[in-house]
Amino acid sequence: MPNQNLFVALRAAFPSDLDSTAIETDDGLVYSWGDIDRATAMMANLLQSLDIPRDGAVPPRVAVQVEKSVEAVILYLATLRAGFVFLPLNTAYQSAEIEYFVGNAAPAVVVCSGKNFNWVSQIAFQAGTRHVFTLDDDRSGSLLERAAHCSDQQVPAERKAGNLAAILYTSGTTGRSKGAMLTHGNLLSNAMMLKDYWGWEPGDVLIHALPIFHVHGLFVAIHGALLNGSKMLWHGKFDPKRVIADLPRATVFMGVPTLYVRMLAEPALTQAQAARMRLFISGSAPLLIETFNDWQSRTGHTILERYGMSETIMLTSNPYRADARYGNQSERRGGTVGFPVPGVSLRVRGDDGQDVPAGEIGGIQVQGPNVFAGYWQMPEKTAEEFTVDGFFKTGDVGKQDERGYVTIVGRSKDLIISGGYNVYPAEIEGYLNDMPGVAESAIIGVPHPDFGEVGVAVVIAKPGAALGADQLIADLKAKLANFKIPKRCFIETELPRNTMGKVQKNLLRERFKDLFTGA
Ligand code: MLC
Ligand code: AMP
Repeated sequence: MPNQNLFVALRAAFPSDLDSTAIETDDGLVYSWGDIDRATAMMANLLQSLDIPRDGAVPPRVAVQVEKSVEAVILYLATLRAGFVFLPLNTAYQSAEIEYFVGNAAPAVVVCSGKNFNWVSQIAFQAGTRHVFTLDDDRSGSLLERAAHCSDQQVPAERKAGNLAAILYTSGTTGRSKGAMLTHGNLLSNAMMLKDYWGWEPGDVLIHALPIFHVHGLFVAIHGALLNGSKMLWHGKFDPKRVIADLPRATVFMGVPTLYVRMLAEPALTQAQAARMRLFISGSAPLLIETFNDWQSRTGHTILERYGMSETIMLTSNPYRADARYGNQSERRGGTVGFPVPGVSLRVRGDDGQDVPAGEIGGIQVQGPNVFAGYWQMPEKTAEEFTVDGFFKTGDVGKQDERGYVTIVGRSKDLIISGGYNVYPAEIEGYLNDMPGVAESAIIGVPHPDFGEVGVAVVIAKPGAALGADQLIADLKAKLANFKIPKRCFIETELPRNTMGKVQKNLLRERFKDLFTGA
């Protein structure tokens, strides 16, 4: 059987002219396809040369918390190439968060920014990690220094489709974060399907402006470009002006809705500026119909909205061109996430466990070659999230109309999606409830013009305790990733509860719904 390592498929799609440009960065650097090939070989050789005790059948994990850079992509590809497992971590995570991930995944290798080396290495060494390297976004750090001594020739490790390629931490309904295990086969099948479904063509150029520690920027965007042998215009950080300036040199852009909202606020966004573009894709959070319509009138382009998750990569998509499976009238419809992508079975089930009729609301369940292999070392949690007949319960609530379009209407999981990042109220409430003087708390998501949705805290003091909202926010900031910090905090005397004693978050959401939108 041929080697099913995802890297092999990505490498096979490199153009024959290895001197042509693969990635051009916004600070003027140019990487050829040959550069990517040699650099990934060197780094894979370094990983394979390390003294790593084997802990069973699972390959070593490489946990990475570094700023966005081309070298970080090279590290991802090298990890695949070496047959190791990639574990990306949001750069906003602080020590308590990193301690949990490193303790849970027991990585053999940790790569962090130079400025974080002291505290990250302490956590890693305590957890038993032997190798901690640094990598910065200016091409410095011990990882590159060490890799520079390795050969630029390497044979990719033999992998089967079912072997683990990456672990993405995501929180479920309750409790601690769970590591979603994605295999080489999950990632490759989804990427190949999207290459076809989104009509990638010769000459396509992708503007890459998303972070590279989540599914959207790491897999959907990077695999898309690599599998098509397409050049990437690499933006270290999203800046609406710079993306708009690059539109005439590109054909494909992917973003979370906040990116579209911020670009619409720029006068430079015009039909002429976007004339060469072929496709704008949005996902990770709901795209407001106003944004969809405004984009259409400003640029002449219809945003293609799609829906996915860490556990499944892409699940549904509006069609690039008419989808023969759903009739030739199928078009990109604002407010919907389109059709189940080829290979994915999707059903909408009611509380009674039965399919609901078309147009009615229920829990979205999915099955397909893209669906993950389970949560890292959590067999019970994995079992809870699958039905007996093997469908994954997404935790998203939606409907599918007669024509096949899926619309997400809410979530059964208590989750806030803020600017495309997931915030789990239970996690923030846990931290607040542990603070001196706090009796209890509730975190709710409310509409926000820039981030779509943001968290708001409602906190109840213990009898006699004096709490300050600003102090609570400052204390949270010291402990948690910045995007998880509630944008406002209210000290109240009690939380609304139903007769069962359950906090009625819906009443709080209703009360605070106009806090940021001023409606
Ligand atoms: C930043 N801040 C946020 C935030 N991002 N607050 C809430 N939600 C967010 N998403 C806060 C910071 O804490 C800071 O607050 C202030 O905003 C400015 O920080 P910043 O770092 O300058 O922000 P900025 O760089 O402008 O970041 C905004 C953003 C970023 C929208 C560019 O959040 C982003 O890149 N989002 C994309 C997330 C993504 O890729 N998701 C894909 C998940 S995959 P303070 O108080 O400190 O000043 C997935 C599956 C799928 O969901 O289907 O794709
Ligand atoms: P994550 O755990 O970060 O992978 O987030 C996945 C979640 O993002 C999904 O379960 C959905 O709730 C949400 N999501 C992704 N894409 C969309 C979309 N286009 N519209 C609405 N929600 C989305």
